[in-house]
Amino acid sequence: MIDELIGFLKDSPGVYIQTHDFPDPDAAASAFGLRHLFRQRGLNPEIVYAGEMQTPTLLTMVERLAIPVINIKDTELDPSYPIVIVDGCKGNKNVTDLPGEEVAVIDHHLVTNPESVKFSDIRSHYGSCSTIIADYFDRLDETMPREVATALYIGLEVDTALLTRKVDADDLNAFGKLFALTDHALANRILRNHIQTQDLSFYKYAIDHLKIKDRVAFCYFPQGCNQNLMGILGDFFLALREVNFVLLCARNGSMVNVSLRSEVPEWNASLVIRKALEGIGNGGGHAEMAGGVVRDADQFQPELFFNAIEMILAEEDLRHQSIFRR
Ligand SMILES: [Mn+2]
Repeated sequence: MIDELIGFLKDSPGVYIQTHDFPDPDAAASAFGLRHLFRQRGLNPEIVYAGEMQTPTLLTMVERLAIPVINIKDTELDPSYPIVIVDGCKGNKNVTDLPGEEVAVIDHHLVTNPESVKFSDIRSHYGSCSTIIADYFDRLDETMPREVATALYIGLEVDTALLTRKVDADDLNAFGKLFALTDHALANRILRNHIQTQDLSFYKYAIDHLKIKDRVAFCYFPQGCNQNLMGILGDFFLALREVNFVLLCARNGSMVNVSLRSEVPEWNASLVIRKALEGIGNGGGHAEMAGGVVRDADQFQPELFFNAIEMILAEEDLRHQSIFRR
């Protein structure tokens, strides 16, 4: 796929590499790696994104590795440039539709092949999109610079929660190769410092307001909470021995963001969120972590939503005949 894509893009004066909105380290790393490959092959790529960069991990990574990311608010996009989407898919709620034509999708989420896109490389069984990009370097026999390796290493580590979530044999293979090339002093510093002082008030609020019922933890943030922090808080509560599934919701502007974490195979977070948001919003992701939005925050009733999720989980228990919750 990557050979054909590069061949296809050869005559274009430029190409946009678009991450999903509110990018995470895996998205930024994938875009950075692909940008390097494209440049080596004589293309003129630019990394663009919508939303904002939210976490300290990401901000430090972008700064220290000099990843040239452009917010679409700060630039005039050339609509004649083709678009390659990484770590997300055309049509996803969290991938803003930009003016140009989407020609390729490179993703590891549970998505269906978008028919309107010429090239797609979707490897849903991979822990990170960074793994796919590392594989491209292999296939094209291209040397990987230290900065790119360090970025991909961080992307892989963050998306797999330090190799504890959704790890495929190919992820481990990529991990080994990236490990040898990575600047570990920098990577470890970035990986360790993944929250900041101002986040603690959200931890406090969540600890004070968390409800735990039948191995499911739930919290609603009426004051709002950024999406990336919700994911980090989800992992935090998933660490509780009594909890196998976490549901966090936050009112952000006129919408409600939803973030899910699951550590049991019966409860596929991506499937659960799609069911729960049918008719009221959109969602998707992975079996282990997923997210979505409820379109109308004024209509949102946290308790009812929690109950609806509980019912879906009970249905899934029946479907999988797992009468006893773990
Ligand atoms: Mn990812």
